[in-house]
Amino acid sequence: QKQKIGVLVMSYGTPESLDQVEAYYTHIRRGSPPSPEQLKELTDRYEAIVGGFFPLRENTNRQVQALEETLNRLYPEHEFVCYQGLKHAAPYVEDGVRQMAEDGIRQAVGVVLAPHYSVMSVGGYMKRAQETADSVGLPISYVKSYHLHPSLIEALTERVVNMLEKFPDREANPVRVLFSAHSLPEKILEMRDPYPQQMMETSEAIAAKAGISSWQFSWQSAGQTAMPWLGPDILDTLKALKDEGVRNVLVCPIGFVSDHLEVLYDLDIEAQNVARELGLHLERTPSLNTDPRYMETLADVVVSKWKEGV
Ligand code: FEC
Repeated sequence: QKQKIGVLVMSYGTPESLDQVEAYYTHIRRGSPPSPEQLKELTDRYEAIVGGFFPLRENTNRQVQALEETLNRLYPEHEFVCYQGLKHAAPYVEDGVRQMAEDGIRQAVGVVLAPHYSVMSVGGYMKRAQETADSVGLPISYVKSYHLHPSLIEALTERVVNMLEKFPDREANPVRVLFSAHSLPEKILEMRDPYPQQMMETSEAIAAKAGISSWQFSWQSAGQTAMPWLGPDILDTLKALKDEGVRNVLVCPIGFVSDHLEVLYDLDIEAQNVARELGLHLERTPSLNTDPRYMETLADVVVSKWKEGV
């Protein structure tokens, strides 16, 4: 009989319906409910996005299914079973770990649907998974990051190169490529967190492979809190680019792997509105979603991690 290997696939999570937005937001805020104004503001953003209210749920389901298929196709000598574990919605990270144990899984690998490591992002998923894993006695090893995986870089580079075609006047007005990722509180810098450095490395790798010299990196989607977040923010960067005389901007959100609120609202609506006011032509690279090269990236890092433990 084939060895069964559990794969805990972790992702951010999204509400399932509008009446779950409050509970979701409360979970993100570590138990403190949002004010009615904050709740309305978030609900309005979900209602504004194209592609359904909560596309992240469907996209995560598809990614997890595609990863399981890819693993079992590429490594038929084993049997991989994928379990979802979401950060802020059911099935939670803890549910996924418990389910694996209940199903008799004896060995597992955890991977997050986000390529870059921060103690506040991927580290948070891992900590929660490990606490439950300890309580049920299931050994799990974790993929921490895969931000320079050749298949990932190839899939992202192809998107950048293809999207340059959307700028017919690019000879006269060279396109500035703007790599972006979710901002985090600045305090991660004191912890020597690898997150900002990994973002630069992914950006450099894509720019080199695409043969692009006109690029920069900018943060996006910072929270509205009293503490400072990593900058510059993409909206300020757009203004600075306008002042610099740039006309064409291509955003490539390297920190996200799926269509969801932070892409479909923060970039496609909010940043797009700012660009329009500034008279900039702004385009965005399509999300990876179930791109086979992304699935191969995940399959490869999961299997490599599993082999390390054998
Ligand atoms: O489509 C959806 O329903 C979910 C979109 C979504 C993704 C996402 C990814 C990341 N976040 C990260 C960090 C933070 C920190 C805070 C924070 C807050 C929010 C709020 C919403 C939200 N995030 Fe998120 N994030 C998504 C959605 N995020 C909604 C609450 C309202 C707001 O601030 O806009 C601040 C929490 C706090 O107060 O402590 C920090 C990071 C990622 C990328 C890595 C990952 O996917 O795990 C980092 C998708």
